[in-house]
Amino acid sequence: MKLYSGPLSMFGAKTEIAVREKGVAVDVEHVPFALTTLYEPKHPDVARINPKQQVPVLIDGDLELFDSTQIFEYLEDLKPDPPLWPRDRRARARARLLELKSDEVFFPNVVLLMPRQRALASEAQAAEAVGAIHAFYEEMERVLDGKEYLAGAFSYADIAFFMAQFFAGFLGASMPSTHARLGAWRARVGGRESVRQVTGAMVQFLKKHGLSVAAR
Ligand SMILES: N[C@@H](CCC(=O)N[C@@H](CS)C(=O)NCC(=O)O)C(=O)O
Repeated sequence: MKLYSGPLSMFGAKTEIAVREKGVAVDVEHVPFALTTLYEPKHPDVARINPKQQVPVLIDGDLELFDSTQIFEYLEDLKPDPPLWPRDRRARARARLLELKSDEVFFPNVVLLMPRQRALASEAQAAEAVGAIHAFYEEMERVLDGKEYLAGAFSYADIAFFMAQFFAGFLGASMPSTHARLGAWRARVGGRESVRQVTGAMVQFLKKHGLSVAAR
């Protein structure tokens, strides 16, 4: 299998962590990416396979997939053990919703803090994004009441939110230390070998470009 990701891709990192957790043999290739030109020019395979021209893209023989959540679903079907969605139907539905909320409710606010988007946004829009990020942290602190991971056992929901909050952290909107459950969760998830490898490589990439980030 081949996985196209990027050196600073939040969605790509989700899938890189998932393949490591699943123990699936995958050749990971980072497409060209620079802080100035971002993903231009697009990698030809990514441009051909994904009409949105985005990473991650997974190729397994004649199966060509894109979108990190679609890739999660395929990995789960391909290798059910260890499970990364809860087995219970209702718990699984809740976990899927948490993963979606991380990508589509929380992360868009983080994207607004990225240099290009921030330069185009007003102070009010940036403040609104930071407010929404903190409201989400509070919600996840409540979700973690009585749990070690967001959906009970470690799941794709944890992978998604760990990566999203990692980006929020180095863009200046990290979770406050007053959220004790979230802090413990972050240490628990961040300590996993899969997560250490993927975020470690990102930290190195940022350092190489003169940007510092505390490894979280
Ligand atoms: N919903 C997609 C989002 C993918 C996405 O936004 N990928 C970014 C990198 S993190 C990308 O390739 N951006 C390049 C572009 O949009 O031109 C997923 O879950 O995979």
